[in-house]
Amino acid sequence: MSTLKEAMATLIEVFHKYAGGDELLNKAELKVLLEREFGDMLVLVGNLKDPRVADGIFRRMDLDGSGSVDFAEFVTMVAEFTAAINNMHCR
Ligand SMILES: [Ca+2]
Repeated sequence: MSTLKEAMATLIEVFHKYAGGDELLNKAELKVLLEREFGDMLVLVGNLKDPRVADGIFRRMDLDGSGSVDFAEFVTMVAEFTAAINNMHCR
């Protein structure tokens, strides 16, 4: 499998690992995902122990305001983070 396809498969795998059977991330599931997957990048996600920070990230990711984060909303967030990291590396 090409490197990019592997990255895409990983995104799908990670989402389903945290989303559970309903294939949606609720607020608690998203917090666990952020802590485990981005815990060493708190400069990007802020201090998740502050509920206002966690709520803010959830609201920002829940683009359609449905009360949950679907796969498309998840990959949008990952793309934003990836672009931010790329920008930091390019400076
Ligand atoms: Ca949503």
